[in-house]
Amino acid sequence: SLEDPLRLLATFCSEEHLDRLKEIKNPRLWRDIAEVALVARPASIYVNTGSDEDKDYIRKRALENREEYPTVHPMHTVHFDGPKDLARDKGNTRILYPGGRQVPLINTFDRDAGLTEIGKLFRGVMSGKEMFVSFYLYGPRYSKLSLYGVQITDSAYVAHSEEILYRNGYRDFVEKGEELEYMLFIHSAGERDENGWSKNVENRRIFIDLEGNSVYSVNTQYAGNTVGLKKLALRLAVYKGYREVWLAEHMFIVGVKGRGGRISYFTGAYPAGCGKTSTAMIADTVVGDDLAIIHAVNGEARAVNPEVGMFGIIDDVNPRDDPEIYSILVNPSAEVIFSNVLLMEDGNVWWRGKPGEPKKGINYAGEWWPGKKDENGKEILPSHPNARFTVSIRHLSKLDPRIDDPEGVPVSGFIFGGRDPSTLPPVLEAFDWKHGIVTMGASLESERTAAVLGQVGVMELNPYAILDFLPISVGAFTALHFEFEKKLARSPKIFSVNYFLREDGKFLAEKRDKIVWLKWMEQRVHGEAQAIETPVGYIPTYEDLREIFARELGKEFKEDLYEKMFTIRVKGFLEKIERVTKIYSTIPDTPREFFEIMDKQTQGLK
Ligand code: SPV
Ligand code: MN
Repeated sequence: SLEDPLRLLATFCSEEHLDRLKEIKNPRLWRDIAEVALVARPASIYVNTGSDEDKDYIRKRALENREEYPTVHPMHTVHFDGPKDLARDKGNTRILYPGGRQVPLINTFDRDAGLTEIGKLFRGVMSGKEMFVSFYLYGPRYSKLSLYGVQITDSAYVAHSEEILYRNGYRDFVEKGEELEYMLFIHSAGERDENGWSKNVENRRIFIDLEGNSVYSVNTQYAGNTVGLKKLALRLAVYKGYREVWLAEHMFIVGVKGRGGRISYFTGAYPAGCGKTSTAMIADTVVGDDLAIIHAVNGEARAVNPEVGMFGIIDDVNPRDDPEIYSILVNPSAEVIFSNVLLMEDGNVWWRGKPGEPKKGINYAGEWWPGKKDENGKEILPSHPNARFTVSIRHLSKLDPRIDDPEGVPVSGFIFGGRDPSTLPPVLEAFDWKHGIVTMGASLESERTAAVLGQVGVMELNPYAILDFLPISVGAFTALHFEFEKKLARSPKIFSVNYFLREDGKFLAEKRDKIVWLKWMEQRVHGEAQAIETPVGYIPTYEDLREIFARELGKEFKEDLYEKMFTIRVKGFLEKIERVTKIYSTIPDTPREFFEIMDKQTQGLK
């Protein structure tokens, strides 16, 4: 019974693994694990301490289970999610609220009904399988900003991914014992078919239980649905931050070098496909590429990266545009899990952008050879557009030396970036924190691309680029940012960037121009660059940009291009305010100041 969880666990664990659990003197943890075992009925439990031996074992099991396939390089493996499990499942990802409280724009579900459904789906789901229990830090060791997570899963691939992406925290759990508060992630891939794919994807569920600080995920393998410490933890962290007034953000953290070699740190939120990773890679140092936990420490905003790895899109990663990532992916001594790429007969992998032609092999839809079509007559791509790589961030040559600093890095600026063909200039600085939060963060929109069904070119609201991961109303999340500022003696500057402004269908900026906007922001933070005040914020002067273009890129920046880029497109801005305000007016907890700031901007533009 659960009264004596260790006795119950003894029926699932070897003596050695039971001892590993006993080392962590935390009865609540024992009960949590015992409860999962009691319902899911695994054949055995493996307690992962993060030792080299455990890591090797998990990799080996992933290969034996056919959750991963070997390649010509022993440190490189390939994982396939299956044709129906290639991305996050928004519809089946739900935030559990008592009574199923409705929250605008958020997919909620009744907590009791959700937990009952999960109980049924987990009943006996691990029978015949090995259950892995792992412990992770969500941030640097010995940091007040860090959280802790326990992952329970029957997928060696999920455990393997987490060993690459997060800091193993077994010894922290042992040190902290009973006092440790942790997030709990419970996952099962469910029954798997002869290809290794989750058989019951139609019954895939990802339920976030805020009250229990837990997430349940079943009948899926795609990392965004399963790897607890990634986007599942983000929801729990946002909620905790909301109650304690700190920020969990869907943001990179990078360092930009300025005068005298100083480094200034920026965090940046961009929806998928808007240049987030590429901006992180061209910055001078990288702390993180996806997530940030930001606290006010002695009046200063300080950020840590909860991760130590990258789960990045591999599509179109090529030696010319992405030399840094590319060189890591072809380095045989770097441990890499490739997912949903093509694994060719000769044991090499291929993805779009990798030099050479794709040859016969297997991919996310089974056997593949050139010209293969699906049942609708559509050609099956050799490598999926959402194919990814999982790799340690420690391989980056620009890794910031403060990645493990328990104090985090001081944040000088927040950047919000979207894909906007017609209105936003390449860079814009907010008048102040609240102006930036309202008109840039809360108002972040992005053009719909071919990756999502529907009309291409429509602007979609994705506040703070975090909408998919918000457990609370975006009105409340905006109010949280206002509260957070009260704890700061000096708030970070806020900027918006847009790499996608077009004229006659042609992009006005080049890919490599990103560094120019970053360097301008860095100078602004230190009061070294001029700015022109407009009704929507500050824009750079031509002279400053010309100098930065020449210094950074050896490029002549023409004045007529400057004018095209930085013309304030009044009509576009007014339409944007109208679109966004219309949505927020349906969100009851939007702070009153939101509307005041939007009104003021409208008056200014008019
Ligand atoms: C994203 O989609 O923002 C990702 C990948 O970083 S996922 O883990 O699927 O969320
Ligand atoms: Mn992300």
